[in-house]
Amino acid sequence: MYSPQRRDFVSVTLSPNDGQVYNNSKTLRKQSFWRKWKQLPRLQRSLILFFSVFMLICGIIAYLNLAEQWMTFTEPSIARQWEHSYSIQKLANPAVIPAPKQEDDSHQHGLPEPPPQDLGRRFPNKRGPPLLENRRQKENVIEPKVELGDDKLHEAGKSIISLRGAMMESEHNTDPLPGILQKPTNPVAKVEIEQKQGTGVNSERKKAVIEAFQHAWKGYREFAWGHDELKPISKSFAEWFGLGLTIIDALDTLWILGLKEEFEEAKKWVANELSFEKNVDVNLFESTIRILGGLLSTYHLTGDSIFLEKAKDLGNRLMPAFNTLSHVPFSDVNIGRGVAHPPRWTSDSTVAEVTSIQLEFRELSRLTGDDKFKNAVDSVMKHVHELGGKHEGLVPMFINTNSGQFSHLGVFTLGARADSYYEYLLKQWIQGGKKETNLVEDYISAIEGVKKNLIRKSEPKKLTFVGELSHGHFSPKMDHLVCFLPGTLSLGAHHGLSPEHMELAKALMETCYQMYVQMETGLSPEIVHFNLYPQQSKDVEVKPADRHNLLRPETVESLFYLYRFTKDRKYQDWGWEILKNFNKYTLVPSGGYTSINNVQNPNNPDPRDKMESFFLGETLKYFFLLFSEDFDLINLDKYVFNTEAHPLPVWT
Ligand code: DMJ
Repeated sequence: MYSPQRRDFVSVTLSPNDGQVYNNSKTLRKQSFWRKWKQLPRLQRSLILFFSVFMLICGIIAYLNLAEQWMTFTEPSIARQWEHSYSIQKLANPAVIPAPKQEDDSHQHGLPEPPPQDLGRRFPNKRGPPLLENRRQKENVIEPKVELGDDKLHEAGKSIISLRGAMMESEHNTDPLPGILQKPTNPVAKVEIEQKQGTGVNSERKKAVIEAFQHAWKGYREFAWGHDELKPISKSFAEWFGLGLTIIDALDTLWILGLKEEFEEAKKWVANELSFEKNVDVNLFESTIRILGGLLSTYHLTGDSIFLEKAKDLGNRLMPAFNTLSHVPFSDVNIGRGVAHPPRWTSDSTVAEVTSIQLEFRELSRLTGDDKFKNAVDSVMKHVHELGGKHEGLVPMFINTNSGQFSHLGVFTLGARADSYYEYLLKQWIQGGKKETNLVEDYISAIEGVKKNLIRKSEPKKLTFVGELSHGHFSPKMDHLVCFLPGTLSLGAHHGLSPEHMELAKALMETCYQMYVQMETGLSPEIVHFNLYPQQSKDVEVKPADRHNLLRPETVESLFYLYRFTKDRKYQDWGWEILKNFNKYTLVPSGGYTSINNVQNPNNPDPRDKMESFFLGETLKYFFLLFSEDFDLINLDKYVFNTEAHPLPVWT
């Protein structure tokens, strides 16, 4: 029998199969370890102890750093870049090929090497190519025929939507497409796009955009079809949600560019392959703006009910995100299991994320006649509207899903994690027919807050820029993401807000353009720091970690708005320069475009091997619209673009 007092003896006499032997030999092992430990010289023991504690502390610090890095990443997609960076294939040779035949390109790349102390600068006063102005003629027109849709909604209802978890409502509903079968309050306005031949500079530019799109599409189709993103250098793909993100993000661009064959193939994929019945965590914000937004806008442009069916299915599956104590949604949802959760290390959500899903959910309610989507997102806006912790209309970057309070107070930015809060205040007001005064009041007071706290002028060129405020200290840091602001400000002015907003928009537009032309590749970095001291020669500084370009759309987006509202052709010329530089430094010959690591090294921009879905969803779409003289093609009085460039109708 086992006896604690005599365990040494018992342990050697019992059968090796007896369970107690295991227990006793474990005890023995512990004891012999302890004996051996005590036999070690004191110095050796101290060294071992010291080393163990040191390793433990290192482990904790590494863990905290990891979480910190994650939190401070400029946005979720960057975090993914970082996450994937281990697997990104670094190539010795950049994916740079000569730009396609271009007019007036000589002045861009023939500059002497900058002096070593001035590696980041060149031609600060550069403007668009003047020769192109002279050759401008009546361009090709893409004429939209806007007609009332035949409301295919009423024929819908073939596929069964199977929902699980918290999405009980649909599970119990025997009607396969419950909301869709009701007639929506506004019938869909179908937009028929017709390509017409034409001549002139803008016709050439639009042709160049179509070619760029087709080149990007070729790479995606060949190496990544059905997957989220193309990795053009390694001729493979990256998966994020596993939902064919690039196809869905690109649908309405295909339609607007008039690429009918490609559109039909993409539509077939959506109809036959796209399924949300997947055990996968998706980010609520990203899947809303890219997938829900993409499906809804394509439904509006085409009138094809398949896109609305899919949108409704996804909308239902995202609803569990709102099951929080405060009803401020969690960042992530498992769309197959119907379970939502915050990131592992916090119960906070990002303010921009929870306040930039409203256009899409509200539109989904309008189309389906089911108020639950609108109610969920409207209550978030109402809650944020009433919340303390703002600073003169500016919001912090985080909000806690338990308490519903802002967290990490005192930091204010128009960049990552706050940006589209401001954008959606204005756009929801426009979407709803300018009736929701809380929204526009919050927007106006935020812009006043921006002017008072965040706007400064750089030295020596006095570029107007938007910095950040951290616990009362001003930082002259500006994300490229902030370049959405000129467009949004001009949109507000167009819709009747102060003309001062338009003036600020123009000044900021110039700055965003300078963020491109002052780089050696003519492409903007992710983040710049502006100089505030008169004695220095450069306005823009770039830190080594911020030199990348992800093919982002914000500057092109703003150029499009500014051109539409001012008709000043310099904005088209600026856009043309940027497109040429994308072709020169980011085009991958075998198909696709790649984000790059270093906009300051034209000899080796160092491809990152990733084509983000927003390059097709946003950047190329805004280029095309910028060069289009047909202002009825997505008329800005009838449509409002979501933050992923998917046009949704203004409610009438
Ligand atoms: C897009 O997903 C959206 O434009 C979002 O609002 C910001 N980030 C990317 C593009 O830069």
